[in-house]
Amino acid sequence: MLNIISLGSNLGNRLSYLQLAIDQINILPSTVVTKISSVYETEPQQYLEQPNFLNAVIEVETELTPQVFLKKLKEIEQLANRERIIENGPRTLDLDIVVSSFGAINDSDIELPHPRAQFRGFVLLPWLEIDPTAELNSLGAVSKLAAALEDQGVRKLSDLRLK
Ligand code: PH2
Ligand code: MG
Ligand code: MG
Repeated sequence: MLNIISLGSNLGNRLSYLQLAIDQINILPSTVVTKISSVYETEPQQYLEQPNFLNAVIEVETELTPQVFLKKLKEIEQLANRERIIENGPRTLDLDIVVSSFGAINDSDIELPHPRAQFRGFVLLPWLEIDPTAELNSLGAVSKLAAALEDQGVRKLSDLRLK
């Protein structure tokens, strides 16, 4: 299954946490990172009194089910010493499944597509970079959704790279 994952960090060595996530995902069983966007510096959304984020989007091919894959992503967040103190607040590492080729899911523990992805420039712009023809399920073309957003302070950092 193909998955689009949003990576975010706004505490500590932000770039190292994003790279740690990619390295850890690549060593999961039957899983490989197939595309990596540029790194973006982004102004905080929702909870505004916190530092800027680094965000990126990756494409991951995996044979894990979305439920098992999400559990593994949560374990990687723990490896990055993630603490959950404030909802939508500062974090060393946040890994969200944006969409999966598995399709839509509406469980108590997992909702796909990610319910807020369509409003988030820090998800849509890096995603568009790795897949200009991406579709957000029934919501349509990511390019159209991104064009409809106001300026959210999402800047591509050309001097930083993930691998
Ligand atoms: N994540 C949030 C809340 N706000 N803002 C930015 N810019 N980037 C994020 O990754 C982010 C956020 C909750 O997960
Ligand atoms: Mg999130
Ligand atoms: Mg999350």
